[in-house]
Amino acid sequence: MSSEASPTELLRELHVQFIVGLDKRKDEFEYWASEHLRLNGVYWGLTALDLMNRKDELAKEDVIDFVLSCQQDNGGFGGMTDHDAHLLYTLSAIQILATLDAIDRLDVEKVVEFVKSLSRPDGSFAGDEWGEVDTRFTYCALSCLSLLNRLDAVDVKKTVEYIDSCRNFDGGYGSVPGAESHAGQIFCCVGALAIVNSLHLVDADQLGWWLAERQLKNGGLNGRPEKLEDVCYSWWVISALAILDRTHWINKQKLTEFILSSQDTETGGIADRPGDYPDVFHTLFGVAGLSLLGYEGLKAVDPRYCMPRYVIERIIG
Ligand code: GRG
Ligand code: ZN
Repeated sequence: MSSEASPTELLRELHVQFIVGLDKRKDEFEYWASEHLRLNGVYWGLTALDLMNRKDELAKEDVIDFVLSCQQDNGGFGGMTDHDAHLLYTLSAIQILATLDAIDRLDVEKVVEFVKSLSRPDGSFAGDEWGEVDTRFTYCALSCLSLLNRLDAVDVKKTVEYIDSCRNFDGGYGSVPGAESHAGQIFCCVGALAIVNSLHLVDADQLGWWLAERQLKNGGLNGRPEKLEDVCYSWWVISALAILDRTHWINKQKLTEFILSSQDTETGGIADRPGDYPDVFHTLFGVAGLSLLGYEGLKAVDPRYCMPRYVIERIIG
């Protein structure tokens, strides 16, 4: 946490050091406490570095070896070596390998079998063998298969119908049918529909209005009405607005200032809001949000995949 005046520029060098330093803090309690998040953490850190043009700060071969060590016998990936497989970590694994141009190191068929095994007759997806269903997992499944060029492995039509059944009266989407609209789930549903070319099912004006309403007086965005602003919604909300071609419906300058003021000027990294402690999750979504807002000197990010656009162009065209 920093007490200095609010920064008005992106503190790139400090953020690079913050992300690279995460791997060196193995003796700190927080590191061990978040052990189960590690594959996600590598995706967040690597993507933030790449958007800032500093991907090479991480040792590529070490990262690839770590990712491959997380693959389980059922084809899915755990958060760490020896942890149970889950779609959340499986997507991070594919995203990391795609960004490092190392998909060819993967047994693709095994991953596809894992994703397929989690699809259900109503078009929904469970996250793992224990069966929790959520539109986050639908997004993970479609993003994974799309990055592996294997969308043919599942019933995309049924999946799209399921996503549509999660659409609410306000134009937003929830975690399951009937669940409240939430910006995180909206990213998942709109992103998934965009990946399979089904955006005609979104009421872009109504949802665009709901998303634009998320901006508060301080420029930050919340994830649903009456909630606090948080830097990660700079991603969940803006990415959906970008997919719907409506980022001009919010005040971009004020949101840029809010993200920049959430940087830690001492340790580097970006926090959920000004004055809080930074973490790699909010650092990625702050940097990715700035990229979508057109902040100078950042690589372009693809709003559907939360990955650098050049990687998606290389893989999907
Ligand atoms: C590839 C970027 C990417 C994501 C993979 C896991 C996933 C797919 C998406 C998660 C979407 C999601 C649900 C994001 C919300 C995260 C968040 C800030 C949850 C907090 O929710 P509440 O209800 O907080 O605790 P509020 O802000 O409503 O008070
Ligand atoms: Zn957050």
